[in-house]
Amino acid sequence: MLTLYYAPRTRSVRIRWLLEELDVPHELKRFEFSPPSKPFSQDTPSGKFPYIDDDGIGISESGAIIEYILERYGGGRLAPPIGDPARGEFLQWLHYSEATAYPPLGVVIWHTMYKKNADDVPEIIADARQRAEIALEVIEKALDGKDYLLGKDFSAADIMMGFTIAVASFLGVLDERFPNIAAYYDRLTQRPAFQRAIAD
Ligand SMILES: N[C@@H](CCC(=O)N[C@@H](CS)C(=O)NCC(=O)O)C(=O)O
Repeated sequence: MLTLYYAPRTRSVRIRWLLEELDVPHELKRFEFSPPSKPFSQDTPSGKFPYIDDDGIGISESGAIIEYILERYGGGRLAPPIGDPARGEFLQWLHYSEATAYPPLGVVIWHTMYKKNADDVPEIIADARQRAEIALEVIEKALDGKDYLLGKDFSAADIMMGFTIAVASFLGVLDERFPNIAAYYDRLTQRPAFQRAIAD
């Protein structure tokens, strides 16, 4: 049985959402997130959320966990197959969410919510917000005329991106300059599997 170490409002929502979309039997090990004063401080085997234990196989990193679950339990769902022309774009967005779009948002969170010293480092905050906006502009453009990142089909790349967009929205970086992202975010949050993943 797959166990997900889960804390609400963290990247572990991505994994719970994917498990709900795929209807994979799993157990949730529930925690409350403790705002860290240093990284890797959570009470999980990796010190971070998310973490999974799948019959003794332990994995951290939300992108890696998503790829693992798709390979093991996806049965071809929610990702173009290896060799498909859409596969490259799928991998690009899967990783863009965490490797490019999230880091500047993480800087804002770190200083405003964890270190609580944002007023002492205004240039760092302004620079991070600007970098986050530029990363969102790339997504805004990519979504032009599309329902999802790959076009009409929802994929696991949208799950990765959904959490990043939720954080951008929470921090007020997502504003009226990004109508395509706002409509996309609405579409994502209306999905029944997303609703189940955040229900309790
Ligand atoms: N790149 C990692 C980031 C994991 C991460 O930083 N998770 C946050 C919660 S969203 C965390 O556990 N932070 C607490 C800490 O580092 O103590 C991933 O995608 O899983």
